[in-house]
Amino acid sequence: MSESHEQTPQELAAEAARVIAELSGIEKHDIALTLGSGWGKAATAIGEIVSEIPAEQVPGFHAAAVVGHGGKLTSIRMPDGRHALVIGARTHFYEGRGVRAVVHGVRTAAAAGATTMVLTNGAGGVNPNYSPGQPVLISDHINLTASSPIEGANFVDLTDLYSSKLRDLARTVDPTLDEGVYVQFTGPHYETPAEVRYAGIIGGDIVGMSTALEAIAARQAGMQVLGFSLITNAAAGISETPLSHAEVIEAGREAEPKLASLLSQIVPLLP
Ligand code: 8IG
Repeated sequence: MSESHEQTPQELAAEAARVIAELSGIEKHDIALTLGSGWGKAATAIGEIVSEIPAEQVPGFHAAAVVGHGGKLTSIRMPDGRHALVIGARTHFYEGRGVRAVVHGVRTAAAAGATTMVLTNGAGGVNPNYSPGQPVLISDHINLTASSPIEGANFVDLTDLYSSKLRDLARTVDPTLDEGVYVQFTGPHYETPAEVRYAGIIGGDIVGMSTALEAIAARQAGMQVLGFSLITNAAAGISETPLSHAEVIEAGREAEPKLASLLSQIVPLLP
């Protein structure tokens, strides 16, 4: 007699990882990356593309919601023979599919064998020292989504969530890399100027709509996390001009070659 059984998020991730292994022919991926606005070009700079899998073919993934946000999973052979999995199908909290969907890519990466998770995004700068087009290491986060990807009484430690060792490694490639605290808002609206001031007062440097929940899930899955924000715009009220999505996309496009070069030098150093 079989009992009815709800599939856990980890079981769904394991199923997705099996499909990725089958379709790519790569049994184990060592490193995983989620590439946000501006970071997409990095995929081809890291190594040779082995396989591109449309997200819809992998259990638990959905087609991309935002134009310019990938929609495929890419398996890449690195020069040293290891494999990287690029999750080009990020689900955002504001899509309303729930937190499980938001972190499914990270859990799938862990199930595929990845021990290091590189999370990147395009974001707004709160810290007045930042300029549009600048990549910033994420040193820590403040999660303002009022939610968690962890289910049940599972008290996961988040000390050094954005590994200081991996940040040091990144700075061996570019010693000028600044770092800051990422504040995840739910979006999809940008912040009000008052919310941006608040983010700064509570210790934030960067505002965005992703990454924090994913980083928590990565830590739960036992992965090391390296986080990067591309500052695409000064956050609302930091500069006089209103924010526009077109401007954000344009800043991302302009920074792409620089970011691809940066990641292509850092990723081979990652454990
Ligand atoms: I790109 O200014 C990008 N994403 N929350 N605020 C928030 N998310 C962003 C911003 C911003 N710019």
